[in-house]
Amino acid sequence: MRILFLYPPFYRFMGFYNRYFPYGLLTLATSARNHGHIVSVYNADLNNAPVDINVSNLADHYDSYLNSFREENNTVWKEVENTITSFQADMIGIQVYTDFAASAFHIAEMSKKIDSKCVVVMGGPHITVKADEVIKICSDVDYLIKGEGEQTLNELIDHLVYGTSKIDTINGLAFRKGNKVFNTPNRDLARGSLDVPFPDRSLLMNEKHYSSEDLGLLMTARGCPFKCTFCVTERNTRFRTVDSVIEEIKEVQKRYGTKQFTLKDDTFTLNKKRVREFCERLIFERIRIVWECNTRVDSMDEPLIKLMKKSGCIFIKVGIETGSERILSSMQKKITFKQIKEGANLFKKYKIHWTGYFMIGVPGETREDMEKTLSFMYELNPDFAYVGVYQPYPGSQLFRDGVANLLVNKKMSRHDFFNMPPNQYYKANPTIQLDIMSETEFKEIEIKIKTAFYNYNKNIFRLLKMALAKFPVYFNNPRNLLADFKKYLSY
Ligand code: B12
Ligand code: SF4
Repeated sequence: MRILFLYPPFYRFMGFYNRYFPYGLLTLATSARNHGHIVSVYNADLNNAPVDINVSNLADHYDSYLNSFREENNTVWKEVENTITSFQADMIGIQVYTDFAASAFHIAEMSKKIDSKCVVVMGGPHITVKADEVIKICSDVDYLIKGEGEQTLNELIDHLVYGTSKIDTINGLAFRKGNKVFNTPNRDLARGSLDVPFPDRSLLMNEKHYSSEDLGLLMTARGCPFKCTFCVTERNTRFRTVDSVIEEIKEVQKRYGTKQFTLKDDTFTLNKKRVREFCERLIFERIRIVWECNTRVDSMDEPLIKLMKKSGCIFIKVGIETGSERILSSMQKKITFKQIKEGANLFKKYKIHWTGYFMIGVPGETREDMEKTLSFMYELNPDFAYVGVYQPYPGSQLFRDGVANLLVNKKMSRHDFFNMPPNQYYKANPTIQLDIMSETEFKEIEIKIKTAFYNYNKNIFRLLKMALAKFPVYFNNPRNLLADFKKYLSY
């Protein structure tokens, strides 16, 4: 079978930078290729020429996204159409996040118009939770794969190509039969270790458009056992072996000359023994890279941080979320202010550049809570601080609570997806962020806080510190310095 895997365009319509390659989709494609099929991964959101890179401004640009569906000669949609036409796929596999679900529906329709026999499959975080809704509002999709896709997709292809196994015995699927929708049971995930191929980056259709550092994106585990109320990640955590991670790093380093690796695991330091083994292997085998990871302030200690630094860790990103103890506890983040401050001190002591992620607009939050978040950010003094506005994602605890409290709409129509800005999706009253304050009051404090974060990050000393941390990357390839400088100018 010829299969085109597609990551829909979204950021690109709004002029935002997007250089991430779709790691999950590429893993899936590699697994289908290993199963004997001809595959390619087209990231239709890749954008090297941003006009804005401050993602906290995203919502100001949603009109350009929604208008793109009404523009007959939109260049991005023309490119997607031409790519689908020339690939002549038997199957198109589309990744769906909630925010760009409209793009995915549009591509499904386009694919069927180009070739009505082409099988359209969708998967991704939105499909895992909302398969029933999607199959009703998107008549162009044939199969929806819920949860991790590798095994389900290969079984589905075997069924379509060779007629092996009955469709209703394949777990993790939703599909139509006549006028009825069928859902097979969710697939049980094996516990403990994660045995998936690592993604073959040469399957990326626009491989040449990524820099060596972009291709250093890596996931060493899937899932996170914590239950933060706003998050929708898989709870069953599985780890790849250190051997396989080291092998992937070496291969990427050899093939692309990559110096900086970005470990995108939800919480990289969950299993300290494994992280120690990973760092020791890097040191012992003299693998000279620098790397960054996401983690939690309570999942590390001083000896671990020291070892991570020694093995090349230069950036760490942690979720602080809020400066209000009341809100932090309602989010069930299960960390304390004491742990946050201790974490911040460790990062400083070991000169690891760190980013703190914060969030405002969570149900029940008051103006005082949000002001506390700003003060706490200043007090912690991270090297970079990001603030986002809370959005209810299906599958999260806050979404379920919101449905019960009538703050969240359980369902969306096709019309809603194409006409509402994505930050209003699933809100019972799309114009209201917080039920306890007026829209104008929220807007006023949102602008105040975002501006304060923006000005905080613009500090020249902090930027120099970041450049210093990245010295090995710039030394390896001076073009990276130029790319970061351009990014700074557009900021
Ligand atoms: C890396 C990442 C990003 C990166 C890169 C995204 C990319 N290009 O892939 C960046 C930083 C750009 C990003 C941005 C955003 N992200 Co993000 N991101 C992630 C993160 C941390 C890892 C993604 C990943 O690689 N996962 C691992 C792989 C293996 O899983 P996967 O991609 O889901 O793929 C598997 C299955 O879903 C399925 N599958 C996926 N696609 C398909 C397609 C087909 C055809 C089939 C059959 C199966 C299938 O099979 C895959 C392999 O098993 C996840 C958290 C997470 N743990 O997943 C959040 C996550 C996906 N992001 C999320 C969100 C909300 C966002 C933003 C909207 C944030 C924001 N407010 O701006 C933006 C929007 C991005 C955009 N372009 O529109 C949410 C999505 C929730 C939702 N319902 O949509 C997640 C789940 C975070 C969370 N815990 O809440 N993100
Ligand atoms: S927010 Fe982070 S720590 Fe909390 S459940 Fe999600 S991935 Fe885990």
